[in-house]
Amino acid sequence: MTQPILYDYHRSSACYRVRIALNLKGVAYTAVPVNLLDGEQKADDYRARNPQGFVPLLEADGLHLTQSLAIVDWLEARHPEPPLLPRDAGDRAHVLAMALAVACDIHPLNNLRVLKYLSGPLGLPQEARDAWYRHWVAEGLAALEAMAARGAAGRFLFGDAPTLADLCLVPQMYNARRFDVPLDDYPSLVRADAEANRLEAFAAAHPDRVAPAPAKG
Ligand SMILES: N[C@@H](CCC(=O)N[C@@H](CS)C(=O)NCC(=O)O)C(=O)O
Repeated sequence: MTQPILYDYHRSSACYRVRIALNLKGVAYTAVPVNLLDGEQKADDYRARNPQGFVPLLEADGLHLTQSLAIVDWLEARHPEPPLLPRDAGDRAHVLAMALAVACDIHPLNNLRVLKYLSGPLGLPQEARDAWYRHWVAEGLAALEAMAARGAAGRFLFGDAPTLADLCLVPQMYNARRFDVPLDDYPSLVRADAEANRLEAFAAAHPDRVAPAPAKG
């Protein structure tokens, strides 16, 4: 069987989620770096595979899989061990809610294209752009901290094994640190993030361990 190909950008939170999932599942893959700063994701040949013009994109089993959580869902179906969602329906819904709180409510407001639109077409100064970032990240993390209280007895965001919620948390915390968001008010998140990063599957997916895309000459 040929290895899946991950179209990847080292600092992309959505790619980081997929790298962690691939590592946790023990799925070997080939990474193809896509340089977002050079706009490679908007090229016609790339958009032919992902019309949204985003990373990640996973080519596997003849499929072009897009959207990080859909990719993780495919991996979960194809490589069920270790499971990334609890079996109990209520616990599963809770873990999904935490993952979606990051992926649907925090990340879309703080990703690069939104920040670029604020400072470009809308002409907001850097301080306003930074305030936007910090406001939405702080509001989202505060809610996630309260949601995490339900699994507080475990090592991770929920229980003693990493779940989809940790896959979403760790890249978001990395991103928040890059933008100097204070994290003292989120002790459960800081603890779960540290615990996850002790695992090689998470550590190996860290942007500093991933080759950045070469810039165009
Ligand atoms: N909801 C998507 C988000 C994907 C996304 O926003 N990717 C960003 C990098 S984190 C991207 O490709 N941005 C390219 C651009 O804005 O031009 C997912 O989870 O895969």
